Amino acid sequence: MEEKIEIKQENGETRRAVLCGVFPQGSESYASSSLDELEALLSTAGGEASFRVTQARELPDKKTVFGKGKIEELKELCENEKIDFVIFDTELSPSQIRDIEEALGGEIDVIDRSMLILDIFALHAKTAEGRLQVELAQLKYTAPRLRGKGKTMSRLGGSAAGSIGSRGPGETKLELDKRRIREKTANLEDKIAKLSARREVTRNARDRAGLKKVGIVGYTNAGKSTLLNYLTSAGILAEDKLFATLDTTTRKYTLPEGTDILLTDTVGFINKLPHHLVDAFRSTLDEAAYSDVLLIVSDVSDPECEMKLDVTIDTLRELGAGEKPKLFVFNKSDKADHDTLDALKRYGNGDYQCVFVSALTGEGIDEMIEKLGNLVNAGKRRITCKLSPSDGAIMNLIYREADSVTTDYRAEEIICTAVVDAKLYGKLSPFIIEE
Ligand SMILES: Nc1nc2c(ncn2[C@@H]2O[C@H](COP(=O)(O)OP(=O)(O)OP(=O)(O)O)[C@@H](O)[C@H]2O)c(=O)[nH]1
Ligand SMILES: [Mg+2]
Repeated sequence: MEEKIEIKQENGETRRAVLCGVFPQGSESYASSSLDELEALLSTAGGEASFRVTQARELPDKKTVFGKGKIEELKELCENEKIDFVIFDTELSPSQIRDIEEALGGEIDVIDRSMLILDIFALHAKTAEGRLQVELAQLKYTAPRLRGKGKTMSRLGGSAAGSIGSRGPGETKLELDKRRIREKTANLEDKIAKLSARREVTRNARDRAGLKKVGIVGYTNAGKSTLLNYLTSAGILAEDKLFATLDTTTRKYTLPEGTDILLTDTVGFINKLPHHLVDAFRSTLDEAAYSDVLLIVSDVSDPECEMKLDVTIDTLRELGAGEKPKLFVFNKSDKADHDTLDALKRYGNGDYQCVFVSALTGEGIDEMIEKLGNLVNAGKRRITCKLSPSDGAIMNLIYREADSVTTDYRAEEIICTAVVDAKLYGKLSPFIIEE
């Protein structure tokens, strides 16, 4: 019964996979880039794809996704080429998985893009919260797709990183019955809620500190972590893999004119991000929604840059962060061609600004910081107040919430200049003598 679905076998040999996709007629280039991404996901998970099978049709077949002829073709390929498993780019229902497995003769394992992404998340999640979130998503998504199959699904088992079983819900847990899955789910949700409440407390403490929060967001592999590392030496793992970062990291950064801000590196977005993952990772993804300003990072050396930027903008909208002040940061400009750079300039023509940078060489970063400073300080103004020595509480308020404070203690009064936002401006208006 113990059958492991591994990408790497114990002898180090890679199991052979076929990437499968169904796309509407006329969307060949989208199809091939979507499968390229699926291949990159597989390689991040430690696997290699041997073949691709695609079919042009308006809608996937209800039962087997591919039509009859195509599924036969896939079966033949799997037999001739000793294929171990197939990965569908589309999300598969539990019954589709069963039907495809059956159509392929029962020996080939069938997974989908979401399951692969979940595997990667399981491998990369480091914090307690991240791991619980993955476990929850796996229980909700993978468990119903595996129950009753009588086999385990530690697809990454045996690879250097260890098996999903030991980090995710585990084989036995995946075999739990419905009731126990429900209990386990509730338990995980409870634990996650507690951790996210703690995150809320940290967030509130930061709010009280009055620092502006800048979220570094964007498609996976755009260079978000590299950018934060460049600015703050945060030492976050940045690599040419999808979903290298699953935990948020926040660092303080001082803008040239003296304002302190908080920069947060976040989980990358991807096309067709599984919904259970969005739900489970809500509190992490919500980091964007809690930001005051967004740095939207894109990889301009990627031919699919604009499509990925669209996905990013849509995802931000879904998270309720669509209307935030934002700066488009076009990264990796060191390896992009001039035509692409020119085409992207139009993003700076509308309500928002854009800047071309390289987080690797530092090119353009000064300009980015200047533009970011303008966004962070938008609506702020420099004022001069006259206070009496008994206005200690007001003085404290200014020190706590204003920037660039100077004070001049005279015999009967204190003259104080500061840069304030609209809220503080309102509170201080009785004392303002000059602006
Ligand atoms: N040439 C070039 N490479 C870059 C630049 N910025 C980042 N990279 C590379 O791009 C890859 C991905 O960078 P990361 O910083 O890990 O990207 P990320 O957006 O944090 O990715 P995830 O955390 O996986 O979502 C790494 O190999 C970086 O070295 C750049 O400006 N130029
Ligand atoms: Mg990262």
